[in-house]
Amino acid sequence: MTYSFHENEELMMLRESVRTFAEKEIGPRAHDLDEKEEFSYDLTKKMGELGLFGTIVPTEYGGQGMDYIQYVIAVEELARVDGSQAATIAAHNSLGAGPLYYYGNEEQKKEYLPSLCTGEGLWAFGLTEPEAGSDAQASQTKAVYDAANDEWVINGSKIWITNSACDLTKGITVQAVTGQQANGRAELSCFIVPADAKGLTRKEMHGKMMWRSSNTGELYFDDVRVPSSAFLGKQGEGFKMMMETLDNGRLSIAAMGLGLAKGALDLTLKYAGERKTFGKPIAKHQAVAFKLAEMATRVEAAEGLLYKAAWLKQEGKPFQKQAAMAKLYCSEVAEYCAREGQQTFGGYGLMKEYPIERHYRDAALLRIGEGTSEIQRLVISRYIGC
Ligand code: COS
Repeated sequence: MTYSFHENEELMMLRESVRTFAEKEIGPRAHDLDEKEEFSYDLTKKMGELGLFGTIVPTEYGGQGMDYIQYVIAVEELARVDGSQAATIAAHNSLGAGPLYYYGNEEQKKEYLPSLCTGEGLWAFGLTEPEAGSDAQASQTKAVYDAANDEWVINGSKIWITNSACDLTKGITVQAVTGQQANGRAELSCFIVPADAKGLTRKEMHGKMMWRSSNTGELYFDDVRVPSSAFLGKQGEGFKMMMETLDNGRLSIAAMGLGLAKGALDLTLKYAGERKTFGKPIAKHQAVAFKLAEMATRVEAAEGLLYKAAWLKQEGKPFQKQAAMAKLYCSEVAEYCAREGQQTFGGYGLMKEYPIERHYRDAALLRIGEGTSEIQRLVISRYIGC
């Protein structure tokens, strides 16, 4: 008798506080930041003050000690208004602080986590490379052991790394080849690399069509030296840690999809109630009413799938299949709602001053980032025994 779709008072208050913040503080700035392709340091600071950093990190390390449902609610409410700010939070918490908390030793957790739970520092996830995207085991970045100094020397590059190239970036978890496994495949390990490491160049990437005010970087490692104590987890367990991190990350990307879909639906409902053609609001024309009905139905289905996956995660039950399904489905619903919303807005939906246009662009990332829709289908197909 524990089945519940009920959002209790504590969850409703969290939703309300993030929604109010997103509408009042982010909403009025989102268009301008998007237009200038500018990362906002002051919004990041304010999101830190609101408690959106270190969400799932326990309070003993300075975190907020939230569970996954709370975290998903927070990301969803940000994404309802602006994908870029939601991306900063989702990437930092799931991919940045997450692996440090789950795999770091006590010393590493105490050293790195507190400053990542306030909004004063960001941590990035260095997995993707120019030649290793969907095939994440194909890393070319190498770390070679220098026994004389008990150091590892990293050479290579990473691309499209969120939160990696701004002044708040404190460090990056970097997957690198450290040898060869008995089966002939690369042995992959993860290193903690400080943002100011000698030989590391961090370059901000520009010209994105979406998430334009989130920070995206390209990283170049040129004989970057880290001590042996910089291993995150054990040598050779890097790929497994990266994959588990992505399992968790799918929940927050799904939350971004659901939030964006809800935002697009809200905007479209409002517009369709005000805009008149043929003597009545367009929402009263069946062609538009059916669009809205379809959007609302898909949003409801996406919500059910995502919150089930988040509940499984926080109950400690297998959740990976549902997380991949939620990521896949929520991103498709986001794109559907943004497109149908834009269609309903007609010519206005093509204008940048209308937020539906930004939602339309932001939605595209969701079916590509943190594992494409094709990769989600691959993962799901493996879980169902294909
Ligand atoms: N959790 C734990 N371990 C996992 C895992 C997971 N989710 N997925 C794979 N592994 C383990 C496997 O069990 C296997 O371990 P053994 O070598 O001990 O048997 C190992 O990792 C290799 O697994 P597999 O052979 O299945 O890996 P593939 O090369 O076939 O790749 C996919 C698997 C495609 C799922 C992976 O490459 C992937 O997720 N790609 C997308 C990457 C991505 O999302 N990039 C975007 C990053 S933006 S932040």
